[in-house]
Amino acid sequence: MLIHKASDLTYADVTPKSVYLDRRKFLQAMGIASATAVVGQRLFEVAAPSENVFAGTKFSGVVKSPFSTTEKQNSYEDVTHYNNFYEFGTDKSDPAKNAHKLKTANWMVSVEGDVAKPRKITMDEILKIAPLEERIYRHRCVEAWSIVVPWIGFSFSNLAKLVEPTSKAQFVAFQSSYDRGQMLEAKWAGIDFPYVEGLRLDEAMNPLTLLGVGMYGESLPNQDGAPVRMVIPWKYGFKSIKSLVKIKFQSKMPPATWNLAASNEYGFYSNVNPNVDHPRWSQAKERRLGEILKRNTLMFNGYGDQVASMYNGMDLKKYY
Ligand SMILES: Nc1nc2c(c(=O)[nH]1)N[C@H]1C(S)=C(S)[C@@H](COP(=O)(O)O)O[C@H]1N2
Ligand SMILES: [Mo]
Repeated sequence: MLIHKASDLTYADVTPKSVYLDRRKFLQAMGIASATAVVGQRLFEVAAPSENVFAGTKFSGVVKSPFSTTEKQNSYEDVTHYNNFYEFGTDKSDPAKNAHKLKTANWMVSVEGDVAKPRKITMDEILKIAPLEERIYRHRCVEAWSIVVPWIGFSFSNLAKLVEPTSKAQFVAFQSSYDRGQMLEAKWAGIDFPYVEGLRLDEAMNPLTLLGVGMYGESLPNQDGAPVRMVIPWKYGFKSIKSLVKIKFQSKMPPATWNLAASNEYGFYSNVNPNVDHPRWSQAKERRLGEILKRNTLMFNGYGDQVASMYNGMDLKKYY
């Protein structure tokens, strides 16, 4: 049941694309049998038609955000081939192979609950809510690996203001799409679907909280949560829920998938905290994809200046 594991990257995870390509040429030179196997697999992956009508859309006029880190970005190859998206399988390589089945035509996000103006909103409408920004964020998975991704999107607060949350709204509940026919691997994942997550209202309204629609200048690839997802950079990656279909403002603390699966291991807050270990592994260090040596994990993933005040007076060992 408890599928999250501490980072244990294999050599392949830190092999640059150029080395893969050379290896392929090498195998081709070695003889037809092995070359066909490797090249064949690769071609299949590339040739599988994407059901994402937005796939590969380039965004223009994207403004650079002052919230961006100047740290080196991970490659597009890394960020699209080392994923957690359990609806499409639990191996890091599964979403890249299986998520092409995600259908995004006529995508609708229902924004509802304790708001004056509930509405269902299309992707075209979402793209017009606010100017698109590029935000280069660190992303720290609870499994102790991390990546740096140039996201495209805007602060979630822009969407929230549109629907006018009422005074009853204290939390925001999020829900991913779930379609058994498209997500054939989900039944083996050991967690319940649809994937759900939640934030306190002030966390949702924090300017760092991003509604993401793209990365690397383009629309989101399916495996990274097409066509629209959350990105909350000071929390463990599992809070950043993919392929959103429902956003509900409410008075109660919403359920969250990993907390439901193992509440002693995953709390509601899930702020990155090197001082509070996961019961099965340390959170003090992390491995950046593409690097060999581990680096120290930073409190709030290095975003403390912008977010620490929201947790003043809270015991973060208790509220993990
Ligand atoms: N719907 C859904 N959202 C999800 C997940 C998932 O399995 N399903 N995995 C989470 C986890 S554990 C992480 S680390 C991030 C990974 O995002 P990425 O694959 O774009 O890097 O997505 C999060 N959002
Ligand atoms: Mo994660």
